[in-house]
Amino acid sequence: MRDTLTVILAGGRGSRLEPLTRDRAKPAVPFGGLYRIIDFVLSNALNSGMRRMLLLTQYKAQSLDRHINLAWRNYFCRELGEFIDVVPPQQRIDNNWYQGTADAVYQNIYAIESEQPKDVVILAGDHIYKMNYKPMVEFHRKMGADITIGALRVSRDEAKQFGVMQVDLDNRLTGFQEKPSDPISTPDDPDVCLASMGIYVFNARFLFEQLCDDATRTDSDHDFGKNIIPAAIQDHAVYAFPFLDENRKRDAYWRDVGTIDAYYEANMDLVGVDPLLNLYDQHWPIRSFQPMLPPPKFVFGSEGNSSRRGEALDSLVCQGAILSGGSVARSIVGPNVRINSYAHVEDSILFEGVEVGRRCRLRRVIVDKGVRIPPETEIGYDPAADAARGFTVTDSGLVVIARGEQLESSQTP
Ligand code: ADQ
Ligand code: ADP
Repeated sequence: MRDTLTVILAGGRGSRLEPLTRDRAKPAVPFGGLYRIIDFVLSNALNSGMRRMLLLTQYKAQSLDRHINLAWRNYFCRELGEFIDVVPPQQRIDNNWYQGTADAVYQNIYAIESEQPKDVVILAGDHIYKMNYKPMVEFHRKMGADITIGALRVSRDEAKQFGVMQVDLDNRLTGFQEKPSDPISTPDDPDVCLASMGIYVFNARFLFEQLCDDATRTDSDHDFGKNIIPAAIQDHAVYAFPFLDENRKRDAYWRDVGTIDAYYEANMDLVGVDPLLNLYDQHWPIRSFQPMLPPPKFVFGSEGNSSRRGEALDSLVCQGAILSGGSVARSIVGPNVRINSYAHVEDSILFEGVEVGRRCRLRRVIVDKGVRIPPETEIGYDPAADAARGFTVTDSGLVVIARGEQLESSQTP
């Protein structure tokens, strides 16, 4: 892996994750209490032995940049030629902001070329999964491929939001459509399509040629999925690498957390007895910034002669949280959260520093950083009322309370 350079695309706007992306880039959105979305791809890369990384940012990158400095810099030793560099848009070419993903890489082509990698691994900064990229790079080299694309089987309906591939028996691409309205299914199952994970291994020389050629085209969106891949399959060796579980039998866990509902469901995949995504796997540690905070604390809360346990079940509770006489079920409780007496929180995600007042009831709510919920507030029980209060409510009835939201006690029903 020493011959590879890793480029992580971390510039996506994440508009469908509003209001969580109002002040931060999508890869910087907190996930699983302690983590940011980007921590998954960075942990994968680090665990796969990749030690030279460029992180291309674009939109509201300050929070992301700070997180990389706090959590990730120390893993890389410059003296050994290792680095993680956060690269803002270069605006070198015609003063343009990045256009598509290929343009984002093209604008940094000198930084990439100067490292003289054999292969360039291009990853997306906003997917939740655990993957060793080494077998994919080995497959790429064994096949003598120009491009290798990470691939997963998805339902035909889901496939509309992805790049969809057709392959021959050797997994060589014979067709590719970016986000087709009528996706072509696999030969063995009419309800299943082979989707691109948006991650690529490129032969470095081939990448440079393609990007330089694409940059001169006026009819291109300068995007890997829309332009580079469909053009390359005509006369070049483009392969799909199936992302399978450890036993290489089933498709592995992978989530594109592009919408509030998908983001919520992926968080919920962490809680419960037998989680779909295991954070406790010592062979594949997911790293993040560990704040110096006291351990989570659970205490009785009392009122008059009665008292109530502070407790959490089927939940993740982060450092610095205090559950004082309030109960939590099937939820993610971020660092420094306070849950006060007789409050009940279920199926919810509370970001860092959220305070839940006495006797509040929260169900299926995502609460952004530092929001204080006044005592006796009910959220998540009446979608129309929640929307009328100005909260974001998804079609499935999830409520999102944005950062900086000032909830008045009078807002309670
Ligand atoms: P999308 O995810 O829709 O499809 P896109 O929005 O271009 O593609 O984002 C790809 C990645 O690049 C994301 O991580 C995004 O944050 C980042 N990104 C986007 N523009 C960027 C820019 N200018 N600078 C830096 N980073 C940027 C792609 C493929 C599909 C594939 C899906 C899988 O095109 O074929 O199926 O990913 O999710
Ligand atoms: P995160 O919540 O992801 O940790 P930060 O606290 O670092 O993010 O904030 C990200 C950026 O957004 C910072 O530049 C911060 O000043 C800005 N910011 C945060 N909250 C607001 C707000 N309510 N209005 C305007 N800017 C904000």
